[in-house]
Amino acid sequence: MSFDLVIHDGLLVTSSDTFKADLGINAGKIAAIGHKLSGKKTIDASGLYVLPGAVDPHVHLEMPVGKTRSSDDWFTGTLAAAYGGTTTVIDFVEALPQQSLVEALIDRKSLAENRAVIDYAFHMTLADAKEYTLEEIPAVINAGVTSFKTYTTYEGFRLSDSEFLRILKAVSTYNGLVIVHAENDSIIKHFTQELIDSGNMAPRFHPLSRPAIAEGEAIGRILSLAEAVDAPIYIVHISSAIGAKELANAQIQRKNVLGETCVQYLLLTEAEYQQPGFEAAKYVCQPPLRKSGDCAALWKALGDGSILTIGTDHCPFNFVGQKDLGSERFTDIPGGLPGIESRLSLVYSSGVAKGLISLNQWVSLCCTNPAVIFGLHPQKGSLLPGADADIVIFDPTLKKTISHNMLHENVDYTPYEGYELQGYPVKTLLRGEVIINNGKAIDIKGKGKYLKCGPPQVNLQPLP
Ligand code: DUC
Ligand code: ZN
Repeated sequence: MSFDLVIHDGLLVTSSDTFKADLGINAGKIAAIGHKLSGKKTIDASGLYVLPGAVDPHVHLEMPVGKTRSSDDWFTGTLAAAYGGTTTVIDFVEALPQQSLVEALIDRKSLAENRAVIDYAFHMTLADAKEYTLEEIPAVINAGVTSFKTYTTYEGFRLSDSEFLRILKAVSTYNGLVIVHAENDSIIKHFTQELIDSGNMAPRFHPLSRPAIAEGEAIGRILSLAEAVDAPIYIVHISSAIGAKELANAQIQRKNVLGETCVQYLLLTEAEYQQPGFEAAKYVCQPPLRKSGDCAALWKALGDGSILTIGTDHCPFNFVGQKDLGSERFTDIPGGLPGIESRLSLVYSSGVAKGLISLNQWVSLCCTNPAVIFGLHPQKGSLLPGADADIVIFDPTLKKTISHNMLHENVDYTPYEGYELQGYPVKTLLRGEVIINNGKAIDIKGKGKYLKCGPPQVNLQPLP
């Protein structure tokens, strides 16, 4: 038989295997993996890796923050993601005060519809544990959102321990997954006040207001609360060695304790905050960048399988016109870094090429595990027959130096300026169609579809 499209002779890389084969695609789905397949159209992938489209479990597109919103909208942000080999993003829904969660989801979906270039799903933010909020959980799950974002800090979002317990219990009753931004609010407030009192309000003081112990304490406490009610838990953007250690300790006793880190915490350090003038504002994010020892601990946690996903927390703000809202006080700088476009290549270059993680772990961390954990697998994150033919063809020999000019993110800088890349995607396919071909986007606005997440899978075993 002749397939719609055959990708010939690539090295197929999945979370568990690496082998040379042809991949046949029919009607947007992976139809066969074999040898000497024939296709109406063909792509020669000899010498190249063929992997599942990457899944970014943590992005914030046109997210309202104070007086502004993150600068990538659903078109520009997903287009940049596609250039970098990401074919699915998971963003967040935040209901307005008094708004129903399902209504907020409908509003957020309508922003993405007809604009997103790749497929998208959502996490639902829970900012309180009121009865009417928890009563909506089954309807939210029914609508395709099965993970629930919570915070230990930020006014308007911070939950008390008893609210956490109620949320953990309610969400796990319906087989959902609570995900947590964990930083101790009192520690942050204490140091922020000290810095204000001593007049230290330049951006370089930002990391002093949110020390690693604030993350360590909050992760430890949240894991205890989850254990108390026997609920699964996923900690987002782990940034510190102490945070990773709390996670690994809990995993000795329990399997359903999951963690994510982000590219910036693996590659960038607090040394960036010493840049002159207001430059440090480019690196203001919560949690802040840490020490090189923290980066090393996070790479180790990826290598030993205790941290199972790498996201971006892509939340870009222009240096001119947005970050400078905080020119008087670092506390007014909108927090967040860009990174949606370079994740796959940066992790390959700094992780696989340097021997810190294996080729298969790269695929697990960036493609498969996010899809499995958030209930999108095997449709996403896999090369199994029947899966969506979301595919990245990656040239491991291609060398590039990151510059703001080469990226498509709608923001006026990149924190990775000058980073040397070893390997880059040369083609991105979404449901069987080539959407990026050798650095050119092909007529794709609005091709992305909303994905309903199934039940989260929380019992992933660490890879050997
Ligand atoms: N941290 C950031 O830096 N930006 C967006 C949200 C968050 O938690
Ligand atoms: Zn975030």
